[in-house]
Order: sequence, then structure tokens, then C-alpha cells
Amino acid sequence: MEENMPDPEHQRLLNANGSTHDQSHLEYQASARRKFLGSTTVVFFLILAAVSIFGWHERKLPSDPQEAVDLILSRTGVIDGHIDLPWAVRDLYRYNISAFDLEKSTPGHVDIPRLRKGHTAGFFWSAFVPCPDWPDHQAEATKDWDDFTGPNWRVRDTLEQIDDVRELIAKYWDTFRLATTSNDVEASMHEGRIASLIGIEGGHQLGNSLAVLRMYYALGARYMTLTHMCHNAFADSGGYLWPLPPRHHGLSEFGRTLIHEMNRLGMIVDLSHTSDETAAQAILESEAPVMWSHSSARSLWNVARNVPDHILAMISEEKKDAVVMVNFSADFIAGEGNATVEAVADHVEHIVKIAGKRHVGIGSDFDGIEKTPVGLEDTSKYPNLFVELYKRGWKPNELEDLAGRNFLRIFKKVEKVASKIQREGGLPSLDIYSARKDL
Ligand SMILES: *[C@@H]1O[C@H](CO)[C@@H](O)[C@H](O)[C@H]1NC(C)=O
Ligand SMILES: *[C@@H]1O[C@H](CO)[C@@H](O)[C@H](O)[C@H]1NC(C)=O
Ligand SMILES: CC(=O)N[C@H]1CO[C@H](CO)[C@@H](O)[C@@H]1O
Repeated sequence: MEENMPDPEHQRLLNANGSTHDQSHLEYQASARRKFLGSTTVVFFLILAAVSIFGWHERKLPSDPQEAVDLILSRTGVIDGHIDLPWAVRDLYRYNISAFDLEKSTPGHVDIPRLRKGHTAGFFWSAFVPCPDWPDHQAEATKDWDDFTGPNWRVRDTLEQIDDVRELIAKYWDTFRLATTSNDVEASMHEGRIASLIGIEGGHQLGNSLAVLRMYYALGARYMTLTHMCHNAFADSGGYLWPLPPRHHGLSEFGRTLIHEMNRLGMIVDLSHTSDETAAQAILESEAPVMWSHSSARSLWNVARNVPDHILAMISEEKKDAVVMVNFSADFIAGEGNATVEAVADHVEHIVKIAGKRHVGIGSDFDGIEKTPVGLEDTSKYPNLFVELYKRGWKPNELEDLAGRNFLRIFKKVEKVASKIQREGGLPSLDIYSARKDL
């Protein structure tokens, strides 16, 4: 519109300016116009979104399931809740990251070509240190491991694990990107790099110090499993295959404080490896959503570390949002010879039956397991699980939720809870473990 041409609408507004008489009427008109324009825009985008979603999901998918899944996963890749590459590097190479080449191949389940082939969008690198006397899990229940007054190698060893992760991300920076926020994860996916998150695999790695938790957070860790295979000062473990005699009957008081501190920081509470009592109490205690970084369904394979139905039934978006990321260990999926990609799909579908499709994810435990299911031998094979579920009638958007969106949803909620607590003035817990003698 030209400058000197009076716009009647503009003129009316100018005239009305200063006059209280029809001001409110004019404002009403203007706001009605904005609303109309606003809703037209909304409707337009809704139609556009519907066309693009249905167009892509329903029409353009290739008829071959493998090709369809490749297309779906090329949009939203897999975010794996638990990969033990750092422990493999310690075990096989004494942390000499010059002694192997992730661009080529590794003896384990994880290297860059296989991650890429499997459409990996991101994963948690597990910073793991075993429990004392590992693997004599049973003995640990009876001992008190918490009264550390001497050197605590578990904290040193955890720092070495985190260092290894960060050095590998730096060395292969064009493939990996350290992700400490959900925005980082999305940005990495956008750039085509693999989002690299860090998880701590047990409260025993804290040396019973909340300050150590905060420092792990500062170094990039974004979940901590409350226990590994031993009880600790905070919580009871589920043991290995069979439950251990309980020590706290779930969480200790210090464990409840730990959960509040994790909520305040934005560190996700991970319940893999915990006892049922610990898991049930932690779900109620945590203000933020929780996760199982690598656990399957107990009613399909009865081992202590798989999640039982009564706990799956505690999860919902209204009550406590959560995601159970299914473990691929052959030992935890089915009996000898029966662990297949179909059996893993059964675990996924059982969790879905109780908790719903928005509460499942993938947490392979690659490089931390000896036996893998047939069809899921390494990180290049994730698509096989999606092909199986696609054949069982899963919709593309449901497969995307399973691949990574469910995890991202709970991660974002955990971040929101942390910023709310901090905005409201939540301060770090200064509690000291009661049996500590040097302070
Ligand atoms: C690490 O591995 C490389 C390649 O095998 C070797 O040349 C180097 O000496 C090793 N470094 C250490 C500190 O062991
Ligand atoms: C494997 O599955 C078959 C058929 O369901 C069953 O009979 C067999 O006991 C299973 N093997 C083990 C070791 O669980
Ligand atoms: C929590 C869980 O079940 N994880 C396990 C998956 O399987 C292997 C054993 O083969 C364990 O090492 C993991 O800790």
C-alpha cells in the first residue's frame, strides 16, 4: 500500500485514538480480527501438518517393511538408553583410545559404521564401575560398604570412565556430540551427529556424597541408576538373578534426599537394577519422570532385574511419566536358544500392554552383555526390531516414539521440573552421610 493512500481501517483507528467513546469497540474489532487471522493460520497449519503426516506415514511408505523402517528411522533414529562401550575400552585397551579405531571396527557390539547402519541418533554412554567384590553379588548384601573413610577408588574409576567418554567424543567429534540437554539431543540429530549422553550406573559410585553427584552432573552425567547389583547407602538393589535379602526395604532416608537432589539438578532417576521396593518408592518420591535405562518385562522372563507388572502399572503420563528401555541381553529375554528379535518384540509389547506405547524405549546394554538375541547382534541391527513391530501393525509414529521420542519427552519433563525447583529457590542438599567419620 502506498504511503499517501489513506487506509480506512487505519484512519478509523487514528480517529478513535484518544477518544474513550468507541475505543473498546475498536479494540474488540481488532482482537476479533487477530483471532480470526490466528485461527485461520492455526487451521492452515493443522491441515498442512495432517497432509504431511498422513501423506508421509500412510501413503509414501514403501511396501517392503525393511525399506519402510529405514525411512522411518532415517527421520527419528534410535536413542539407546545404555551402552557399555567405556567399560569395554577399559577392559580391552586400558583406556588407550589410540589402540583401536571406532571408524573401522571393534571386537564389541559398537563402532561408527555399525551405529550408522543401525540408524543410531543417540545413546547413553554408561560410566560404570562394579560393586565391591563383584561378581560375588550375594556376599554384598551382608556387608556395610558405605563407611568409606579411606580412599574410594570407585569415584576415581567413575571419573576415568567419564574422561574416556569425553575423550572419545572429542576424538570423533564429527560423529559424536556431547549432549547435556534435550535441545542438544535434537540439535545433534539435526546435524546428523550422534547425541552422546552420559549415565552413571549405580549409587555406589558416589562414595555416599551428594557433592560427588553434583560434580558428575557438572561433567555431563544426566542419569544415575540408583543401584547396581549391590545394595548401597541410598537404596536396595534387585541383585543379579534372584532378589537379595533387603537392607533398607527400598529407599533409605538418605536415598530420598538423593532423589530430591537429582530432581533439583535435572539428573534422571534410573531404576534398572533396583529392587521392586526401591522402584515403587522412587516412582512416588520423584517429582520428575523416571526411566529404566535397560530392563525388560518380568512376566515374560522371570529375573529380578526385569520390571514386574505391578510396577509397570504405576506408570502413566498423568501420574508418573516414565520410559522402560528394553534390554537385549539374551540372559534376560528368554531361555537358551529362545532369545530372538521376536522375543524382544514380545517384551516391548508386554510393557505396552500394561503401561502403553508412550512408555517404551530401547536400552540394549550392548558391549555390556555377552549373549545377544538372534537378529539383534550389534548396533547395526536395531532396525530388525522395528521391522518385526511394523509387521505386527505398529504405526510409523509409534515406532518413532519407541525409537527415541518417548525418552525425549521424559527428558524434557525432567529438565522442566529442575528449572521449576531452582526458580522457586531450591538449594543444594548439604546433608552428609551419617556414618561418615572424617567430616
Ligand atoms: C596406545 O596404543 C598405541 C597403538 O597401539 C601405541 O602405539 C601406544 O604406545 C599406546 N600407548 C600407551 C600409553 O600404552
Ligand atoms: C524355548 O521355547 C520352547 C517353546 O516355547 C520351550 O519349550 C523351551 O522350554 C524353551 N527353552 C528354554 C530354555 O526356555
Ligand atoms: C538391568 C539389566 O537387566 N541389565 C542387564 C542386561 O543384561 C546383562 C547380562 O547379560 C547385564 O550385564 C545387564 O546389566
